[in-house]
Order: sequence, then structure tokens, then C-alpha cells
Amino acid sequence: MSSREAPRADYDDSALEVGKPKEWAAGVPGVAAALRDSYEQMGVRRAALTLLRVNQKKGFDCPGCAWPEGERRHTAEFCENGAKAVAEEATTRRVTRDFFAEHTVDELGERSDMWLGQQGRLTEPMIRRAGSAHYEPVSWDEAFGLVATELNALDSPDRAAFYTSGRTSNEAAFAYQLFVRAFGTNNLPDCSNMCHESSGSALTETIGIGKGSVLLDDLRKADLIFVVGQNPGTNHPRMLSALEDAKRAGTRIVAVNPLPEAGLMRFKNPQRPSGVAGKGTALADRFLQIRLNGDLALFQALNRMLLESDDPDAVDRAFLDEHTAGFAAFEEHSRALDWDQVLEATGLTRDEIAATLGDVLAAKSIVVCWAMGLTQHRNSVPTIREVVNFLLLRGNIGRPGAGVCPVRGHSNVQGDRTMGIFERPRPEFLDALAAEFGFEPPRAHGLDVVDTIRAMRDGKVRVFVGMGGNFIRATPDSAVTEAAMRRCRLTVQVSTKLNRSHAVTGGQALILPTLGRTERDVQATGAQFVSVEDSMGMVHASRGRLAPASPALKSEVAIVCGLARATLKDSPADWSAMEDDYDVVRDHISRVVPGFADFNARVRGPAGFTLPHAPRDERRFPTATGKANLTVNPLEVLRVPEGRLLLQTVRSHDQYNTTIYGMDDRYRGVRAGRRVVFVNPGDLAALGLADGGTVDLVSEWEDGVERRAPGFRLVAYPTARGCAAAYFPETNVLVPLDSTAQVSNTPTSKSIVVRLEPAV
Ligand SMILES: Nc1nc2c(c(=O)[nH]1)N[C@H]1C(S)=C(S)[C@@H](COP(=O)(O)OP(=O)(O)OC[C@H]3O[C@@H](n4cnc5c(=O)[nH]c(N)nc54)[C@H](O)[C@@H]3O)O[C@H]1N2
Ligand SMILES: Nc1nc2c(c(=O)[nH]1)N[C@H]1C(S)=C(S)[C@@H](COP(=O)(O)OP(=O)(O)OC[C@H]3O[C@@H](n4cnc5c(=O)[nH]c(N)nc54)[C@H](O)[C@@H]3O)O[C@H]1N2
Ligand SMILES: [Mo]
Repeated sequence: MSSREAPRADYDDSALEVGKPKEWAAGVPGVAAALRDSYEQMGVRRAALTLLRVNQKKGFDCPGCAWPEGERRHTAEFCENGAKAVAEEATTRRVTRDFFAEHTVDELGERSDMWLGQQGRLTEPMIRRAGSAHYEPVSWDEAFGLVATELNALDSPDRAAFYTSGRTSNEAAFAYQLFVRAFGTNNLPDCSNMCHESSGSALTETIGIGKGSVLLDDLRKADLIFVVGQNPGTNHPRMLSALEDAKRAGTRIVAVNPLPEAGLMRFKNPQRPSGVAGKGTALADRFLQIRLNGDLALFQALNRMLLESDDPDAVDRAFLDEHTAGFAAFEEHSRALDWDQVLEATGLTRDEIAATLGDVLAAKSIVVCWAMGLTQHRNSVPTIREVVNFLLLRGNIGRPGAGVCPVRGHSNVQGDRTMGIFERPRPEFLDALAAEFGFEPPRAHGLDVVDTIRAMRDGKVRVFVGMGGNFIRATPDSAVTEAAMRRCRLTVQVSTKLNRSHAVTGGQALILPTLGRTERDVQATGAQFVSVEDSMGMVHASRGRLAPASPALKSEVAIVCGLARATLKDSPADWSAMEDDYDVVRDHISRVVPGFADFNARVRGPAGFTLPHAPRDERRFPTATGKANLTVNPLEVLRVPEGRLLLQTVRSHDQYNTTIYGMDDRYRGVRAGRRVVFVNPGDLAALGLADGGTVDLVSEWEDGVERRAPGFRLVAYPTARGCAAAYFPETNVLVPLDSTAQVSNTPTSKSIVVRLEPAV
């Protein structure tokens, strides 16, 4: 067996240039690049008006990332990549029925992700009828009717799966999960399954809640911040301002990453005069260039050294006694740690780790921030549990300046989970739903992303509905996933923009075009707003101002209500009332979801409100033991066979997940191309390869299937030895469906064993 994904016909990197990686992030070129993009897509006046509204108190929530806004909002509280996300949505380009008449679905399947996204906003519902080569227009009523017919024809509600991406508002997400559960299934896979699921799993088990425990202010108060497995310069640019503030208040920063990412090193703040001309602020005081997947070993080493330290305050005995369980087993396991394994797994020296311990001992309060570099490995859950051990040892949870900070991705991914988008809902959530709506929700766990793909592949899921996102491109094992999607009877995508998930369809397919964040949402009772929850559990309102991209668009809430009315015979809820007035949805939420009492009043306050978090607020840990759990996490070193490298798949500076804005990765020195693979010069030499050469990436996995991504330019790059990096989604073809994290079942997108085969 083999699978392969060649570049699409329109991909052209004949102008590809590779220069030196940058040593600092943001500053004037960042904002200039942002404005250039926005002007091209929106025109100057529309761009200026729209960008002024990003993250303002009466404006809309930036669809870019989930980093919180904070108290002090600058007029330009947006960043380069936020501006690109806004321009992408507020573009004046349109995809019309003529476009679909001109291009067959198969032709669209030949196009690159970038080309598809650049065609503009979707404008009316479209259907691909069975056997037809084209999409054609369809009325909303016919579209809803078709979904209802197909859903009701299934022999079980579990034969359908309902995906959610993380931009969906709280209101739409709540209505959606209600519809799906009233229909009768918990098959609610979401983008979290590929993203921070490992964080949620590890944190729920250890501290009792799957969310971060710090607020913005805690970063400023921290003595030491670890930024682990995260590239904030590209993916959370506004976080750099928070890190800069912290530095000015005297915080030390330790960055842990195989790549010396520009945003970790130095920041030039465009909103400060000195940011324009000066050298900017140095961010990381210490850079630990760790091997991919070495973090479990690193934190175990720090923990062992804390336990063995002569410093009487190295561990916080009082906190451990009062608030934690499992210390004895944890201590015994930690003391048995093998240093040779640590050095092999991390690629660091003992001196580097000892020096880091010095930073730790000098710090009264510590925050650990992390993102995909920790969550997308086989051992991600044990790794994050070990980070929790590390913080608990010194009582670094539940007091100012200290805590866990998983930095979330999509702008409302955390809120969607709070609203019940979860294939394994807590029983208490279902009880509250039952009490509010008077129906018995399904109790059996549903399918996550990987299991949904398996079920579609095996003919067990026959109808797929995607609330946003780009399921086909975001998921692993592209060839397998595409074949699985094609086996469905009906696939439905609720989308703002065209993407490959519209081109790889089931027997029948629907495109249901929806409003974006930036747009006015007017329903029967007047103008509506929605709400979102950021990475730190702050909930606030979001109001779009722009005229909708087309009069035929419906909001996500209206689409869910339309689907529910058409599908459900004895409905437990008044869908028309919810559609007409989102306050009605919020009233339901206030009675079902803890922390949302008086939702309608509080969300109208100027800055919204903060959700309760027991460990952060009261050092209470709602776990099985009633305490914070220290855990024992066996260390297995991931050994890569001779002549192979460990590949991670990352974002370039010019993409938002599967949306490709442009072909540059400015901070890493790449221009006009995406098929590049970053390899340490020492590894290139050892493999007999040279910078500038072309190779196929071939992934090796125990199932013996050959997965190949051909034609990548080798780039000699200062990454850790034995490691390589390339961009997704082009490399998703290399990630085996069955290669997932323990417990969380997240695809191992950051550790794929590959060989580099010189292209012939
Ligand atoms: N502009 C823009 N913003 C975005 C996104 C986007 O695509 N574009 N995506 C959004 C989403 S959904 C998310 S989840 C976030 C993602 O934000 P990030 O997690 O920053 O995104 P990645 O590009 O996956 O970068 C992973 C980082 O972890 C490092 N890393 C990889 N493996 C390891 C490891 O084993 N150990 C350590 N210590 N480091 C490792 C990589 O070198 C890289 O710096 O960004 C969000 N914001
Ligand atoms: N190899 C590899 N794979 C990965 C990752 C990785 O690091 N490596 N990262 C994973 C991560 S962290 C994530 S979060 C997933 C992302 O997975 P997804 O969330 O599924 O993917 P996106 O690319 O963010 O989705 C983009 C599409 O969303 C639609 N859209 C945008 N805004 C809206 C809106 O407001 N409403 C609606 N209905 N639709 C909208 C547009 O049609 C757009 O084409 O990818 C994962 N895949
Ligand atoms: Mo994500």
C-alpha cells in the first residue's frame, strides 16, 4: 500500500528564495505587511474602518487567535496576523453560482489550498447532486430538507458525525450541540481533538479542570515564564506584548523549542515609539534547544533536581501536604530517573538543565505556557501531566503570577468546549441539558476526529456535517481521510470560504454559506451579537459591522435552528425563538452551563466577565481525589532509526491552519514557496545531502504503508539535531491515522519518522 500527495497544478515556487532566519519579530515590517494584505483584499477605506474595530469594546472579536484582549486596548489592538485573518474574511472577492458552473468539483480538487481560499467569500447555498460534476444553487429550505431526510433515514443517529471548528460562537455552538443531542448522538468531533485535547485530558485529571489557570495579569506578576513548544511571533503575536510587559516588570523567560523562533528571541513593539527605531526587547533569557518530544524528560529532570536540592525551599511541602495527592509514588519514580535517557531525549547538556534549575529556584512564581509543540506527540498527555507536577512541587498553581497557560488556537475553541461541543460530555452537563429541555440526551460517548475518520472509512458514519473548518485538510493521513469522506452519502459544510472540504465530497454535498465575525447579524428581533471565550476564560461580546458578503447568507445560529426545525420531529426546544433573538439562547446557556448565571446582563458589561476556575480562584481541585494529583509518567525515549529524522509539521507565517494567505515565512527566511524542509546542517552532512537539493519526504510507520510527499527543497537550518520541520497541510499525507497520542487520541503531527529520498 502507498499514498502520495504531489503539489497541485497551480503551485509555483519557481521564485523560491531562502535567506537567513530573522532574530526578532513584529515591529514596522509586521504592520506594513498586514496593511498591504488588507488593502489588496478590502480596499483602503474598508480596511481602515474594519481594522479599527478589531477587539474594541464595541467591536468584533479578532478571528485570529484566542489570546485575551486585556484591559488596556490600543486603538490598533490587532496584529499583523490578526489583520490577515480579518482581510481574509472581509475580502471583497466573491464566489458565485457562475464560478461553480465554470469549475467542476474535480477541477476544484486539483487546485491548491491557497487558490481555493483566494476566490473569495461564498455567497449562496450550493448543492452537488448525486452523480453531478458540478455544484448548483439550492434554496435554504431544500438544503435543510435534504439534511433532514438523510439524517432521519439513518438506522441510528450514531451514523452521523457533526464536526466543529473553533470560530463558532458560544450561541451557535450551544444550539448546535443541543440539536445534535436532541437528534440522538454525541458524535461531536472538533478541532480541539487535533489541538489542545492533550492539555484538556492532562489538566482535567491533575487539577480538575481542562483550562489554563492564569489571567493576563499573572504573566506580569510571574518571576519566570516558560514558553514551551510555541511560536508566538507568528501564531499569537499579541502575546509578545504581554511578554514584553512582563520583561519590563523583571520577569525572566525560558524558551524551550527545537527551533530558534524569531518571536521568542526579540520583539520590536510597533505600538511603542522605541519599537520602530530601536533594537526592541530581548525576550528569552534562556533558550533550550530541545529535541522534538524531549519535554517529558526535561521536566522530569527538573523535578528530580528539585526533589534532591539542598535548598530548603526547593519544594513547597506545606502546599504539597495540604493540596496534593500521590506524592510518595511520584517521588519514588522521579528519583529513579536515568540521566543518560534525559540527555538522549532532550539533546541538552546537564549544565543547561542545571542552569535552568537555577532560574527555577530563584523564582517565587512560575507560569508555564505551551501550545502545539507539547500537545501533538504520542506522549503528550504524560508530558503535560509532568509540567503540572513541576508547578505543583513549588505550589505554583492558584496564586498570583503562577500557573498553567495552555495557549489556545482558534478564537473560540475554548468556548465551544464550554458550550458542550465534546464527544465525551460530563454527566452533569447532560443532566443540566435534560433538566432545561425535558429530553434524555444520549449518554454513550461519541466519536472524536480520528474515530470519525475510521467510522467513515468503514461505512459506519454516512452523513458528515462540518460547522466551519476544513476537515479534509486539517486531519491526518490525507489519502485515507479523503477516501473516507467520499464514502459518505451526504457531506455538509457550513463555511465562509471555499476550501478542499468542498471538493472532496460524499455522494451528495451541500455548501451552506455563513456570516463571519466582521459582519452585521440581523434577525427578526433586530441586530444580534454573539459571544466568545478567550484562552484565559474571559467571556465577551462580539459585534460585526460590515454588510454581509451576500444577502443570501445565514448566521451559524440561524443555520443550526433551520437544520433542527427540519430534522427533529418532537423538538425539545423553540428553535424559532432562539433564531429570532440570541438572548433566548443565552438564557438557556445561563441555566445549563456553570459560570454563566445572568449571562445576558453580564455579557453586556464593557469588558464581559471571567468564568470561575476553582484551582485559580480558591485552590480547590475538583478531581477524583479532591486534591491536585501528582502523577507517575514513565519515560520512553523516542528513538529514530539510523538515517531517519523526526519531522514536525508547523505553520508558516503566512497561513492560518489550512488557509494559506501567501507563500512567505518571513521570520524563517523563506520567500515564495512552501515545499521546504528545515534540517540541521550536521544532519544534512551525515545524510550526504546538501542545502538546496530536492527530496521526497517518506514517512515510516509500523503499518508498512509508504506515505510520500514529493519534491521538498532542503533548507539548512539551526533546528535541533535529528529533527526536521515542514509546513502542514501539505505534509498531513505523512501522518498515519493510527499514530495518535495516548489518552487524547490527537494525531502526532509533531513527531513523524521520515526518511529523505533524493528526488529523481
Ligand atoms: N497566524 C496564525 N495564528 C494562529 C494559527 C495559524 O495557523 N496562523 N493557528 C491557531 C491555532 S488553531 C493554534 S492551535 C495555534 C498554534 O500555535 P503554535 O503551537 O505556536 O503553532 P505551530 O506552528 O504548530 O508551532 C509549534 C511550535 O512548537 C515547537 N515544537 C514542536 N515540537 C516540539 C517539541 O517536541 N518540544 C518543544 N518544546 N517544542 C516543539 C515548534 O518548533 C514550533 O515553534 O495558533 C493559532 N494562531
Ligand atoms: N499536520 C498538522 N495538522 C494539523 C495541525 C498541525 O499542527 N499539524 N494543527 C491542528 C490544529 S491545532 C487545528 S486547530 C486544526 C484546524 O482545523 P480546522 O479548524 O478544521 O481548519 P481551519 O483551516 O482553521 O478552517 C478554515 C476554514 O474555516 C472556515 N471558516 C472560517 N471562518 C469561519 C466562520 O466564522 N464560520 C464558519 N462556519 N466557517 C468559517 C472557512 O471556510 C475556512 O476555509 O488543524 C489541525 N491539523
Ligand atoms: Mo489549533
